[in-house]
Amino acid sequence: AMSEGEWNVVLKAWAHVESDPAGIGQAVLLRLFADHKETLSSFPKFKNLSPAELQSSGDVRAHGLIVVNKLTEVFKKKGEHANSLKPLAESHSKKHKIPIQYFEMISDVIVKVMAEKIADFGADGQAAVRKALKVFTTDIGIFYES
Ligand code: HKL
Ligand code: NA
Repeated sequence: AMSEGEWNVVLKAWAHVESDPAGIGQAVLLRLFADHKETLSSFPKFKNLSPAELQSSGDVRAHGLIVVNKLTEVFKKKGEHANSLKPLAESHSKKHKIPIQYFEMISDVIVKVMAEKIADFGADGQAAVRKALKVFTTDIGIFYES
C-alpha cells in the first residue's frame, strides 16, 4: 500500500500531466504502439493505421485523453479506487480481452513519457508514480481473476 505522503508526491507530479492531458495521453499511446507493437491489435479502430496515420489520428489523441482522465480520477482516490477499477477491469478483461501484462507495459511507458515531458520529475516522483501504477495494475489484476 501507499502512504498519504507517497500519494501526495504522485499527485504533485501528475499535476503536470493534468496540464496537458491530451498531449501526454497521445504520446503514451503512440509510444506504447511503437515499443510494444502487439498492443496495437487490441484496438480495432487503430490496428490498420500506419505509424504516420497513428501520429495524426484525432481518435488516438481523444482516446489518450480519456485514459489520462481516468487515471487522474483513480489517483485522486489515493488507493480507495475499487469502485473505479472494477468496471475498468471487467471491460478490459472480458470485452477488450487485454492481457494484464499490457497494463505493465503501459505503466512503464507512462513513466518514460512523463520523464521526457516533465522538467522536475525526479527520482522520488518517478518512484512514487511507478508504485502507484503498480498498485493500480495489481488491483485491476484482482478483478481480472474474480
Ligand atoms: N485503459 C484505460 C486506462 C487502460 C492505463 C490504464 C488504462 C485508465 N487499455 O475499446 C476500448 C479499449 C479501451 C477502452 C475502450 C481498448 C481496446 C483498450 N482500452 C485497450 C487498453 C490496453 C491494451 C493496449 C491497455 C493497456 C489499456 C489500459 C481506460 Fe483501455 N480504456 C478504454 C480506458 C477507458 C478510457 C476506456 C473504456 C472505459 C470503460 O471501460 O469503462 C468501464
Ligand atoms: Na474499458
